[in-house]
Formats: sequence, structure tokens, C-alpha cells
Amino acid sequence: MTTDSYTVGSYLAARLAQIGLKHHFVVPGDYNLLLLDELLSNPEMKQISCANELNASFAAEGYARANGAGACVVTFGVGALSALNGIGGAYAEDLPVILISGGPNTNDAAAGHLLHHTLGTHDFSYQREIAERLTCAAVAITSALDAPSLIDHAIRSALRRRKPAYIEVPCNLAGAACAAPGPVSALTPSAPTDPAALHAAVTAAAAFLDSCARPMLLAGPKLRPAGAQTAFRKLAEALGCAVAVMPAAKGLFPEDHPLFAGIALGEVSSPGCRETLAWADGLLCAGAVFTDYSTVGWTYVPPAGQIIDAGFDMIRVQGRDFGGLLLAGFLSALADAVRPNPATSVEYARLRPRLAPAPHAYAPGKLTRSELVRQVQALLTPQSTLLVETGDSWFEGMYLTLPRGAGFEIEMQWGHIGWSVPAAFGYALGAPVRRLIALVGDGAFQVTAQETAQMIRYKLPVVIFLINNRGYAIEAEIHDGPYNTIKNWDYAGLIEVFNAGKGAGKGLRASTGDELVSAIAQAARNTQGPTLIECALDRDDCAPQMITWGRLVAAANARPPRAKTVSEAS
Ligand code: TPU
Ligand code: MG
Repeated sequence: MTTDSYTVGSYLAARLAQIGLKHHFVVPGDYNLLLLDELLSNPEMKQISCANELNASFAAEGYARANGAGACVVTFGVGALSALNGIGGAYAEDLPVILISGGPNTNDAAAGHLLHHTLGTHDFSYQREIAERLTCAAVAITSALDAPSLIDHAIRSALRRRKPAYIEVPCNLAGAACAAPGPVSALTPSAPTDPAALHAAVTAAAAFLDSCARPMLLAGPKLRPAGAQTAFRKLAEALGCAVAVMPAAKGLFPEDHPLFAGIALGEVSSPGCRETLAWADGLLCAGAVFTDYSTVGWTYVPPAGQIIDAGFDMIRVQGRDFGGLLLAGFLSALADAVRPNPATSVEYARLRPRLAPAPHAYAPGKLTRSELVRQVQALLTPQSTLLVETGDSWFEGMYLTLPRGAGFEIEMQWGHIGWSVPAAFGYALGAPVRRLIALVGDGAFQVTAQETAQMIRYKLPVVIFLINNRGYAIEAEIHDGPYNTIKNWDYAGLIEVFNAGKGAGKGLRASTGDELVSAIAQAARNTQGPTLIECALDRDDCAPQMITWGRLVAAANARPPRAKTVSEAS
């Protein structure tokens, strides 16, 4: 392509390819058809079809987890409003997903026309306005002249902030001529650090840690968007203290590391972890996020006076804020400034063997959750990535031991049931060398099941363990009622339906430990498509940690409204 033959659509395609996208996820509609043609003309990117826009947004979200960024392209109104749910998820989970929507012809607003797929009013701006709340940059292109700078602004903001962005391309501008893109350096993140601010933060943090007899580290999910995993490990090794990991950060610190001290989830932390955290007198929380879920209904919140809260671009040391710096640089500089203090790692090593449950043995009979996790554990290798869905699957997955190099994906902030199937689809395309294993509940599967068919279409050997416990077990643990029972499906049989005579998808059933062994062996041989293993579990056979967690979250949900004081009421 010569420099003067770019169009708005091909410019956008070139930018997406420049930031490393080899795929983009689409659902066509007449507002985006010409744009899809322009995107198709870029030989560096493949266009991937999705069954609906919600799935496309989650596929792009999963792709961003594997590949650093993702994009999905949808039509106006009916398409984009569905995709915005997954974009909210990408915001919550700190993933730069670019949502691209076709838009009305530029002449229609001024002409006062009413258009299909809209609210039937003369205002077409609402979609960008909604997107503005759910992204870090939302642009609507109105002329080919301005398109390059608006596209660059959206993509640059997304990469810098690790948040989604929105780009609206009117249907009559996708093919309009525009300037050629410049070098990719215009888009790559480079937020400045203020050396004085960094120095002040490191000095305060090092002094605080030095004053603690029993310092400890807590790894949180924002370590990944901050690109701070290596720096965090450097700090851990400089201090030599125990390192607890939040469930949403599982995999960001190696679990075979001598300093690893388990999964931190309040009352239901892994053995020895909660006790060590309680014993520590100073905690550096790196990229941590404290919510009702991660604090187990606010029952575990580290005392503000005893923590350093190190966020993406803000460090708080015992209540004092330091900005103008980034997490990775802060942790790395702090590692050079601290004095070793292994008190908490020594304590954890003493506690853990006494508290850890005995490993369970092979159980060939009726399938139980403990046999299921035992067999899934044996499947995990340095090449595998485990995706766990909202529900019992979260709790079955988070306490497994990850071998060095294994990936772990959880959507714990947004928590949209149905995320894991399309996200696994996107992840599998973004990381073709990894072996993908998804744990999903029957309820969650019913939300986005169709995307299994795309795994068949694109020959992706994802292994899906579907926990069929006949309902919404996680909800039942929080608050039960008739609404937590769902219509059963023939989940394994569904895969033949999706194959439709052409495809290598496999659907298997396991209701005993032996059947599960056999199903896993068959899945290993199926390299040309997904294998879904429907695992029959009793309704009550769920992770004990979920039962305790559910009770405590329910108690937090049930707090009565705070009574107004006299002055508030008047
Ligand atoms: O817990 P388990 O293994 O039975 O999982 P399953 O069967 O997938 O049920 C999940 C139940 C559930 C609901 C209905 N978990 N969270 N929710 C609330 C919810 C509703 N709608 C969306 C889009 N996301 C949610 N998390
Ligand atoms: Mg269920």
C-alpha cells in the first residue's frame, strides 16, 4: 500500500496491526460492512467471527489477556450496546480492548433522519456518551481528515492506561481517503516519572518497612497491567519476606518460589496464609484491590496504618500519597533500598505443614469435586493456562498449585457469568502455543455457550470442564431460592449439534472418577477442536471455601441501611 492510498478503515487496520494484533473479532451489520472490508484487506490481521457482540467483546478481552491488547468490531446500536458489557469488563479488569463500532452516515444527523438500530430519535450521540463512561477514551470520527489523530488518541490512551477505548466510524467514512500512519512509537506508552517523587516515595516506604519487625508482601491483580511482576519479585527477594497472592493475581508470583505464602482471601485463605498475614506488622500491597469479594464481605481489610498501598501510578505509605511515578519503577527502586527481613517467610514455613490438609488419593467411584480438582491439578503444566469462571469454578481453581510458567485467568472484578467460554476462545487465538483449560459452571455456560462453536470452526483444542451441579451453586451459598435452579441441558450432546456434521469438537460425560480419567485421555488426543467434559456433581458438592465466603458476603449484603443522623435528615 502506498502512503497516499490509505482509507480511514485501512489506517485503523494498520494501527491495530502495529500494536501487535494478529486477529480482530467481529459481528457484521450494515453500519460496519465497508469497514470490515477495509480491515480484511490488511494481510497482517485475521478477521474472526463471533456469534454475538457480547461474545465478541469477551473474545477480545481474552485475546488481550494473552496478547496485551484486543479489538472487536460491531454494528451501531443493537451491536454496540451488547458489546459494551464486555467493555465494562475490560475496564474493570484493566485490559486495553478497542471497541470499534460502525456509525450512521455523516449526512443523517443534519438531515434530521430517523435510522434503524437506533432509539428512533434524532440523536445518535448517546452511544459514544455511554462508551465514554466505560472506556478511557471514546471518539466518534466525523471527517476523514481528523480520523488519524482520533484513532491514535484512542489507541494510545488504551495502551497507556491499560483500559478499553471506543472508536466510532461512520459507514460512509470507512473507505474515505486519509493520511498514512506514522511509526508505532506515536502509540506506545511512555508515561513520565518524576525522579523527586519517586525518591520521596521510596524513602518513605523503605523507612516504614525498616520500622516493621515482621514485614510481608501482598501481590494484587494490578501488577500485570502495570507490568510490575519482575520488579515485585525483585523486591520480594530483596526483603526475603513472605509473599501472599490475591486470587485475581494468582500466577503473577511463582507458586514454586520459596517465598510464596499462598492465596490471600481472608477467612478462606490457603493454609497458613491468613495466619501469617495476621502476624505481620507491616504489609506492602502491590496492585491490590480490596472489594467486598476480595475482603470476604469486609471481614479482612488490612489496617490502614500498617500498609503501603502501591497502585498503578499512586503510592500511599501509611496514609501519605505519592504520585508522579509508576508501580514497576517504584518497586524496583524500593528493592534497592530495603534491608532483608525474612521473619514472615520463616513463620509461614513453620505454619504451613501443620495446617495443610493431606493430599487426597484417586477416587474411581462417583465423581466428587475433590476428585475433579485432583485430576485437573495433574493436567497443569508450564504450558497450560487455566481459566476459571465465576461460581464454584473460582474456588476450585484458585487453590490449585500452578507449576512455574502456567497461566491463570479469572475475571474476579467484573464477574460476568459466561465470560470464560468466549474469553477462552479469544485467549486460544492470542496464545496458540498454550494449552487452555477452562472450568465453567452449568449456569455460566448457558450464557455464552455458542462460542464453543467458534472453537470448532477455528480448530482450537480448548478443554472445557463443565461442572454440572444443576444450578447456581454460588448464588445458593449467598442466598438460596427457587431462582437458583436452572433447566438442565445435554451439554455434552450440544457439541455434536455445534459440529453439525463437520468439526472436531468432542462432548464427553463423566459421572465417576474413572470416566473422568478416560475423558481427559480422549481430550489429550483431540488436537483439532475443543473437548467439553460434562462433570456431574451433586448440588451440595462445592468448595468448602465458597460456603464460608458465601456466608460472609451474604452478611455484608444484608447490612441494614445506616440510619440518618438528625442533621442529615433535616
Ligand atoms: O457456582 P456454580 O458452579 O453452580 O456456577 P454456575 O452454575 O455457572 O452458576 C453461576 C451462578 C451465578 C449467577 C446467576 N453467579 N453469579 N451470578 C450473578 C450474575 C448474573 N448475571 C451475570 C451476567 N453475571 C453474574 N455474575
Ligand atoms: Mg452450577
